[in-house]
Amino acid sequence: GSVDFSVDLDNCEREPIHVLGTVQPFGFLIALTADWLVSRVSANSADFTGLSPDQMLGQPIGAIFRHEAIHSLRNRITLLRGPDAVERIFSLILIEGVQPFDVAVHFSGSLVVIEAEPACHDEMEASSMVRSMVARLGQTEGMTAFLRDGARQVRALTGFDRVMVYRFAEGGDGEVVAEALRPGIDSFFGLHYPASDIPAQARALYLRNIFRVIADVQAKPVPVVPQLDPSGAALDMSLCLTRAVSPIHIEYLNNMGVGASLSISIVVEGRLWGLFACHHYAPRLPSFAQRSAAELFGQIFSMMLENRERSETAAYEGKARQVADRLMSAVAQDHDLLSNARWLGDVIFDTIPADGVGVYIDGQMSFSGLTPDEPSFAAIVAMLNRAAASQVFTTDRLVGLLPEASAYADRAAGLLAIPLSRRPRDYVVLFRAEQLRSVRWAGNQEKHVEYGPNGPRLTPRKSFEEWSELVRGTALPFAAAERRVAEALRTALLEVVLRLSDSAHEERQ
Ligand code: BLA
Repeated sequence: GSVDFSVDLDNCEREPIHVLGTVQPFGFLIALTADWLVSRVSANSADFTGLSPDQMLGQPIGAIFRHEAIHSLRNRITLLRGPDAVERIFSLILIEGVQPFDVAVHFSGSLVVIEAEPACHDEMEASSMVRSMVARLGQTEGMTAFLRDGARQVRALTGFDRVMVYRFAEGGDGEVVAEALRPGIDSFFGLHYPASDIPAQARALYLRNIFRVIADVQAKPVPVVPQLDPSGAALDMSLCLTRAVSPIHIEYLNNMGVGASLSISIVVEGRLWGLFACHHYAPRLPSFAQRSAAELFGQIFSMMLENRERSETAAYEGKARQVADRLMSAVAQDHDLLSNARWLGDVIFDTIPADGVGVYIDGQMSFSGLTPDEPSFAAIVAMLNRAAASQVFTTDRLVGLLPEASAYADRAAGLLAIPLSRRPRDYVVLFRAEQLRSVRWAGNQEKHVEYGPNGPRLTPRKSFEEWSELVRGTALPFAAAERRVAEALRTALLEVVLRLSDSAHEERQ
């Protein structure tokens, strides 16, 4: 291609995947200037229209397409709203005597981009399917069932062998949190992958364009001609439906033995929450209408998920308030409870899950669950006294602060500390063990493949190993909501502690 960029495993986040200049062979592309002259055509145009790029380039589109087709396209273009809008027209006869096409049209800069593929005539079926999919989803109870049902529905609509719900964590790494499978294939459920498997520019693109299909991983991408316009610019294909994808990602899919891939962005609160990631073990292209339906389903699913997350957060915060009240009134009645680690764990773990708890009051320590031993806890408290302000303190990587903590990462790799007093400080500390403990690998998924030029790195198994390396010595981070709850507990406990010291003061007088 004319885009001078060589990719390898160390610079993939710089690969300009939106200007690679190729389409997949299942459709063709024409780009028009503002005055409707053909300025670019994919090299496969003759396969669909009988007209080669040479016969089209520089021509007014009115000399190629039927008058009625141009009228429909112009109408749709006036409907385009917002910078990232794409309009679709089903079963449009573009050229007299040539089969009808399913067509997508959008703006790329000042160019009108038209993509077309042979029409399928199944729009009604696909749209009624979305209606029943959404109705079923609305009936699921609980997040786990909701996500699993979403995966099942996408599988029913697209017919892909494997449909995963892949959820991003804060740093961009991800986990397969739900899955629907053709019977007889191995599960990826529960697997984690590093952020680099879906590099930052791809995640940014997937926020703008929420649907993509790679219909045939083996298919040779078709160049758009000319690659560069007279000013030297490549065609920005960010919103194209036929965009051919990064060769690095193709190698990854090949190494996994995947024949077709489809993914739909899940966008919640304006952020890329995750993807429906789908694999098929042979080439597969759902119809244009099925793909539109899947995209629509993705949008509705995202909104429903956003609603569910909001009500889960509200329920969680309500529960957290109850825990704070319970803690405050129980400790006010029985002061000794404050130094009873086991009791504290019982009360708190439900809202802030952790593997163990340690309490440090006036030099006295108490422990429950997985925790460091007394000398290590004393060292942690000394570190907290140096580091922490009078607020809740969290780390998911204690070894970064205390190198000797690597000795007990299997029990306490991360912590959340609630200071109970000002100075010298007393603390309730929740510990989380190294997260690898809780993660499993689902067996060797790539037994009979020849690896591509970058070797086995581009496989889920190696990705998982890479992720494992990255998270070694780290715990599952304490989420923002959990820190807020801990802050509420701190305030509640501080109030009791102050009351206690006031009354001790009065007794002494
Ligand atoms: C894209 N990588 C993707 C996509 C997924 C994954 C889902 C979206 C494109 C698609 O729909 O196929 C990753 N797929 C996964 C993961 C699983 C899966 C984690 O099924 C787990 C089961 N990829 C790498 C590495 C690099 C890389 C090491 O693994 C770079 C060094 C690059 N992945 C890469 C690029 C894209 C991508 C560049 C964008 C493809 C495009 O849209 O052009």
